[in-house]
Amino acid sequence: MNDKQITQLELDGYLLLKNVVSTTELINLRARLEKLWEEEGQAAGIENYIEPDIRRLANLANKGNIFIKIYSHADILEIVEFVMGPEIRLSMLNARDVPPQTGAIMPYHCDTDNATKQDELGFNACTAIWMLDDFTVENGATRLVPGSHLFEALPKEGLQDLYAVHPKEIIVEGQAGDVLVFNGHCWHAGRPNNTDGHRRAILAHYLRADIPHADNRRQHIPPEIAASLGEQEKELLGLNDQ
Ligand SMILES: O=C(O)CCC(=O)C(=O)O
Repeated sequence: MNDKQITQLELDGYLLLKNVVSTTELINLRARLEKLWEEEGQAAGIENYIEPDIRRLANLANKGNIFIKIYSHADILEIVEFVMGPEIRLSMLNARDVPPQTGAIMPYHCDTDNATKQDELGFNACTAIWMLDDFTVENGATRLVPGSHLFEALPKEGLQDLYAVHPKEIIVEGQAGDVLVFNGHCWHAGRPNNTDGHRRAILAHYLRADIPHADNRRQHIPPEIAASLGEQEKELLGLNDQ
């Protein structure tokens, strides 16, 4: 990260990294996700949760080595570690598609239910949204309140209407291959897709290692997959934890 990025991350709580994924990788990632959606059918996403009208997939770390470079990408981990310190774990690795002409406005939320402020180790949570299609105002690009990671309150504590437009909100538009990384304490939410195309993304959620992870907020890695992973991936997935 350069100085400008560090300042933006500290003050606004988010960064948009451009062109992280090549065209070929995008084609391969989308194809893998579509195959999984076809195979998993109605059960897709069940390991974490089902979201009405939205196509989700969960536990992607178990579903192909193609996803390793998503959750262990050096540029993204640098940002995640800046936010939370060096001891980080991947909690969820999900796909989320807002299908054409569907989806509802999501309530504002943070990606942590724990303390809403920084302690001596750092913040609790950090999220990377990998855009697999262009993100536009019309197709449901994520909304986010810059600086809200410093509000020291969850949206449900600070807002009367979690669905309303926040006066300071921005809608983060980007191109397929860009990655939005934000402090998990930032107030954010998904939006509806009013176009005829898909709005697909992979959401990588990281939590600090000492923050308790609910059972549906961790990857359940079977031994045969664990055996194929490098040390960094094992650590990120908490496989070396007691
Ligand atoms: O897909 C998005 O734009 C945001 C999704 C989100 O915030 C969530 O799934 O918790």
